[in-house]
Amino acid sequence: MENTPERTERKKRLFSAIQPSGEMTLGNYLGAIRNWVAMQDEFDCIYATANMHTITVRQDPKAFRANTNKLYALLLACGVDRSKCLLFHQSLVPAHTELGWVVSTFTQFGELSRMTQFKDKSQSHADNINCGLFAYPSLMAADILLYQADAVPVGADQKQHLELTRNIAERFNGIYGKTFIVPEPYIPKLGARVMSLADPTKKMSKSDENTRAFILVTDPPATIMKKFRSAVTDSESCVCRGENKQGINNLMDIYSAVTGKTDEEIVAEFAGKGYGDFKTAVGEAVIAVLEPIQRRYTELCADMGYIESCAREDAAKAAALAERTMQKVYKKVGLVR
Ligand code: AQP
Repeated sequence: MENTPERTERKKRLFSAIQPSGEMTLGNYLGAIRNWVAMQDEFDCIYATANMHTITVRQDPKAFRANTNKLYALLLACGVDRSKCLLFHQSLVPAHTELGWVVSTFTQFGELSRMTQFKDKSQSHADNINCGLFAYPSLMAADILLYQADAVPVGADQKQHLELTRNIAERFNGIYGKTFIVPEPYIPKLGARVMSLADPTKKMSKSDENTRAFILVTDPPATIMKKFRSAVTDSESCVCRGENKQGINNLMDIYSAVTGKTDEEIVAEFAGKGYGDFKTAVGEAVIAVLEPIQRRYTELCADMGYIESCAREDAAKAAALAERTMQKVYKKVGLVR
């Protein structure tokens, strides 16, 4: 396929985005990005860095801008292939925020108030509970509806937002006639939910203040090893799953995700061995997966001008697709365009 995901009879369109709110974690990679790569052949994929979403939490401008382009380079290093998809920064396509505003007028206050991510984030950023944080799901709905996406990959944490997107699309279509494709959730084949290494009851997040809680895809091998060795576990010593063994459950999930081994195989491999041996093995397996990505990433980072030009080139193509939806929407609601 050319680098223009024109609709084909064969392929459905899929939209997904990732926030440049910090560096990519192992959670982002195993839970989302590795699937972005796998889905490229099955779908017409439209991928973006969701940098407009990121400013709902205050950012240092210089670091934020650099992170956005670095994340783009890292996505390429992970295997996102611009000959099969579009990859751009959300802020380069103004139609996201234009449609975001229209969509917000079809989103109810009560609906946004029920979003668990809003509740969580307003607790962790109690000093800055801004309107953008509240309206985050309606901008996310616009991101998806703008490209008439048929499918959106969802992990557990994004199900509620996609459900809202579907409700908004149906509401709009109900009033104005068929305008938006109502997107279906797509459960990726390689699902993985990675938990914090410091508190395995919480998901691993790139904006966690405790740097030992997450593994970055760009962490040097020695750092990865150190973080796994200090991962919080329980006081038993059996490498097997258990109700009060969230730390070990998480390490088993990670080990299984990077090696493809089943629980039974892992239990057999570490029978009679302690947590120390297991943690070392998990660290080594993760390093083996990340090393080639890190090598490509270093090469790509040598020319950040090129990286930004790629983002701009794909944004122009995305903007042309978005414009078709914007023309329709403005006409239907009676806005002069
Ligand atoms: N721990 C995780 N395990 C599996 N998948 C994860 N994702 C995030 N954390 C995990 C998935 O990564 C994609 C991109 O996420 P995002 O950056 O848009 O926002 P997020 O989900 O809020 O990710 P973070 O790392 O937790 O960011 P911050 O700290 O800024 O809130 C999504 O598909 C997400 O499911």
